[in-house]
Amino acid sequence: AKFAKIAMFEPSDSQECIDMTKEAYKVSETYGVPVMIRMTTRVCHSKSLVEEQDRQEVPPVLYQKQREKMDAVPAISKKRRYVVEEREEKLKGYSEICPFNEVEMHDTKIGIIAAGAAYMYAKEVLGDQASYLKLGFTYPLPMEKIKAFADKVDELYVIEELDPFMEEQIRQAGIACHGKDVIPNIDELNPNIVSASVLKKQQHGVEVPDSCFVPRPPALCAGCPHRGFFYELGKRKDTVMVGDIGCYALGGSAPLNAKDLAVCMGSSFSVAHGFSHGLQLSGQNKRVVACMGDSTFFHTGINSLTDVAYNGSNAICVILDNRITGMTGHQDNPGTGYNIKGEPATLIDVEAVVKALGIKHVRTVNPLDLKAMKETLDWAFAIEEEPSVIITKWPCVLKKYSKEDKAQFNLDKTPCVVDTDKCIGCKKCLSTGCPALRYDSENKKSSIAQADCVGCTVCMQVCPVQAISRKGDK
Ligand SMILES: Cc1ncc(C[n+]2csc(CCOP(=O)(O)OP(=O)(O)O)c2C)c(N)n1
Repeated sequence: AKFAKIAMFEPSDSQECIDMTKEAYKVSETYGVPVMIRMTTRVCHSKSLVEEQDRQEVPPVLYQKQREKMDAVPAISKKRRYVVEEREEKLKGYSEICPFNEVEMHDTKIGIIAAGAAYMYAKEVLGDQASYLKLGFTYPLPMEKIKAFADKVDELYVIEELDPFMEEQIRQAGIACHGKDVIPNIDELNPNIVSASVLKKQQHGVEVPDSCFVPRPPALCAGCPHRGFFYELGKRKDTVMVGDIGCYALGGSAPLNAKDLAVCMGSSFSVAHGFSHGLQLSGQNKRVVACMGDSTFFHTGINSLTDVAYNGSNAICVILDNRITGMTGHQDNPGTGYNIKGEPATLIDVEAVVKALGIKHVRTVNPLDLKAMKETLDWAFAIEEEPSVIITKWPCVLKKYSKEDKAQFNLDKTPCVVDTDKCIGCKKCLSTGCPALRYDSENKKSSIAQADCVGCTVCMQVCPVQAISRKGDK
């Protein structure tokens, strides 16, 4: 917000998320400014009661051409700088009277300035032992209000997570305060850390013995179509595997171990492109495989693949097409044939897009068919001079299937079972990392949780003694 010179709100609970969003629209319209609502993990992951409010209908604003404001060419941008500076001064004035920047006076030995979740922690630890300036509008800061508050307390603490964003500005205004001299700049805060930093004493919550916890790292779902791809890829050595942002981020963990690195959404193909060249130039004989989901491909992966096709490398680019945007909650995307409201829409064909970019070697495969998956990887590894694309195509196991999915894929979800007489306890099935599998270390036998299994058959295909079958099959 500071860098872009725009306004910023920081809610600390669900009610404030609503109230500040409403206010943000008003601020945006009044001052002609984009407004950032800064959400942090703890606020996003918490739930609190909210008061329902009536929807306020606002008449549409009629469009008027305003080239002197909207056309970002240098001659106009230069003049806009004056407007932005004037606007910031006005926003400083608003910050002083903003109802979300509230003073709460109690004992004045300690004064706390905080926003968002950090305010909640301070309040929980210090209660009435401190006075507070709770900031909800945090850029620009209400410096007059801060000065007046600082004058009323003996010692001022600015409590904020990670970087000293408010603290630096407050110090710059000549106001003495504690901040990162006592509060760590690593990790999220919590009441214990605030207590140790401000009161110099440990808080003790409820003691829970370690034995109550079973470490359960996040895993791909039982039946996730990404599993077949990672299972086969993880077996290859001398390979650099570039991941991306989606459910397949989980392909890096044990036992699949099929990822070296990931950067940001849509980057994997261009990262792989650079990597391939770097490895080749430095004489390292490794192939680079990159993967991303269908939604990520449409988001920014097309640009990434353009880079690979145009600039030329032998990266193996894999599009994990599970027919939906899995990780963030099953939003449709341009490849599903439905728009975000679930209405029928133009289906953009991934394979056609890949070919249109100039990629000559393209294959589509069912990733849950391990033999076909392995053969497809062999095919791509054999193409040594040019880029290739593999599209793994099978719907996400949690997807509400469309009629096209039902017509296109055999979606039999009959679970698999282990024949314990045949099971030799080799644990090969466990190497798929499927959470539906159990292992009884006393009897040295695997079993499959029937409520979890959806019959993807990956474990069945890896079992060396055919001890696993679909329920009802011989
Ligand atoms: C730039 C950016 N925008 C949005 C997100 C949030 N996000 C994380 S995963 C994801 C969806 C990934 O979907 P897809 O690539 O289809 O993979 P899937 O989870 O279905 O396997 C999104 C939108 C992000 N991490 N980065």
